[in-house]
Amino acid sequence: RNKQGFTVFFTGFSGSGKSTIANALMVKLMEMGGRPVTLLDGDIVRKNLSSELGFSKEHRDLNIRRIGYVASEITKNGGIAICAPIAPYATTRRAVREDVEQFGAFIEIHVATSIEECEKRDRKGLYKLAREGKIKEFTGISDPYDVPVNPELSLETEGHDVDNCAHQVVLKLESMGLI
Ligand code: GGZ
Repeated sequence: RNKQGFTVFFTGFSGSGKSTIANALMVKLMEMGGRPVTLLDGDIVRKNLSSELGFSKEHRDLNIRRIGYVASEITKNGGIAICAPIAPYATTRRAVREDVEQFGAFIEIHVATSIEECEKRDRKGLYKLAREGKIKEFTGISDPYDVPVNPELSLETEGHDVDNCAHQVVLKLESMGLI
């Protein structure tokens, strides 16, 4: 029972809360035991797997396809992959879904924090730099983001804490019979 691997793929703006929710989800899934859990966070992947890449469409696509390949290998081997990149392009997310679904389930989760809220929080000061033109091609400011049309789950983070968001994901995985 519950042997199939799966991939949880978060998508959303910088500062939307993807990493924080992904980390909380990882802890919950690890506590449940069973399958190994691997977190492929945006900045960790960029440091270790995509260090030569920038933020052009071509480079973002390469980055996301690499994440998708690793996630599909983890899924193939019965593990749980949690990915948390921005992944702004719908066609690229679709390609990753197809890679993963050869081997197991793909759960796309839109962390739907608005660009206004992300910019207001501006935890790392990147939005300010983007507005000043000091960071080019910044998602949501000077670069596109395709809003997911049919994600398995959409999380409203405004007014919900991290634990509540991670719990919503756990409930979704339970309802899908994955955990
Ligand atoms: C978007 C950028 C950019 C540009 C640097 N656009 O909040 P962060 O800092 O830690 O998350 C963002 C991260 C995005 O990397 P991803 O690999 O998730 O992007 S993608 O899926 O599009 O490949 C942000 C930082 O890198 N960052 N420049 N121009 N985010």
